[in-house]
Amino acid sequence: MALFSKLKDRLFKSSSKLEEGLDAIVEDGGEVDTTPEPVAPPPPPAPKPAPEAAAPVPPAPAKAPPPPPEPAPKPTEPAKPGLLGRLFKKADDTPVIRRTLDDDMLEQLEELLIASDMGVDTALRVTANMAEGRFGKKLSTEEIKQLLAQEVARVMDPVARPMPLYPKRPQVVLVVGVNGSGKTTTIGKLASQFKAAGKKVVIAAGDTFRAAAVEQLQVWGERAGVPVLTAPEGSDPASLAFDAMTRAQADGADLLMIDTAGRLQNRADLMEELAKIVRVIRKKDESAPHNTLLVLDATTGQNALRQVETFRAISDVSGLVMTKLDGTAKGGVLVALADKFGLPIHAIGVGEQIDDLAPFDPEEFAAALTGLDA
Ligand SMILES: Nc1nc2c(ncn2[C@@H]2O[C@H](COP(=O)(O)OP(=O)(O)OP(=O)(O)O)[C@@H](O)[C@H]2O)c(=O)[nH]1
Ligand SMILES: [Mg+2]
Repeated sequence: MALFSKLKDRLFKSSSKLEEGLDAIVEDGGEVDTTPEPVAPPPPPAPKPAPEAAAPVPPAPAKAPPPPPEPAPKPTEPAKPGLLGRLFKKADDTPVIRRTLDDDMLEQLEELLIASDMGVDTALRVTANMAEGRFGKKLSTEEIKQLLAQEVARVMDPVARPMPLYPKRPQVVLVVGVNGSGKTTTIGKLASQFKAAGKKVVIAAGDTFRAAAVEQLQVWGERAGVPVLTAPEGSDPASLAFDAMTRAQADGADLLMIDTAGRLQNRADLMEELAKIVRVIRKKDESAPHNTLLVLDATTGQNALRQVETFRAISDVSGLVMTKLDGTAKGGVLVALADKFGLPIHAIGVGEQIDDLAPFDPEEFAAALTGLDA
């Protein structure tokens, strides 16, 4: 499956932002290099069938609106190397601009990475590594992208780990995160994947504050083909968790996924609620929960770092799921998270549909983030 092109396509906002910045940095103070490009490999001889780069086209409305007037032909301007331009760029007639890697350029790189939500410490470390042994050398945008992608992948490699599965039955997965981060959606997607992998899954709708939350989870349960245990609105989530645990044990379920509320009045409330859920499930299995997944919304940028700190203080976070990486320009925050906390990133959300949850692949991510062509 062309997941890479899908991911890259969807991460386009991040990559275009970084890419434009890199282009600007190299152009600023760089000069046209007439020697042949040593780094970029020649284009492959037989072009592959077009990658699935095109976004799915929405179905045409039943009543087609009148066609927009033909756009007036623009005066021919020098073609800007946009996405298509880059895809079809001919290596031979595109002048390559190179810039000498010096303090000025490093500073600009640092600023760019900080602006892409990588955070100051991580940005400094990444640029320092990029510069090591290359100071005074002339670099093209493509080379810088490759270096950057390499450094990003190096930071991300150790955290790219799928959610571990244990022989324990049921394996209890507690899902936490702030309001709207994507907990319920992620549970639906994960349940569907585990079910497809032959696991018997039970979901507990531990967010009992809103009736709508329970209904939403029931819809996901139906889509995934997984039972959802619910309790009346306003009832105690911990007692629901206990019942769900009893049922999951009786059914011989492999996995019990517990959804939780994200919007309690204050941190003490949230802490108490999570602690109570943990207490009661431990009455049934003292090693539970076996995973505590923190779901983070990538579009919140640097805020995600604070959320990790908060949730680590009140629960035993064992891994992260990053949602909404589609269409955000803040993907850089994942690098900061990996660098700062080292918590495993189990999966990334790249859309609202059931199969829009992908394993986290550091190389793909780094290429998509930097706009490096595959
Ligand atoms: N584009 C996109 N949207 C997502 C993704 N994951 C979740 N969403 C959307 O984000 C919104 C919130 O998701 P929920 O799953 O309801 O979030 P939650 O954490 O359960 O929210 P609360 O129950 O209110 O705490 C929904 O509209 C989802 O469709 C993703 O990966 N990409
Ligand atoms: Mg929810």
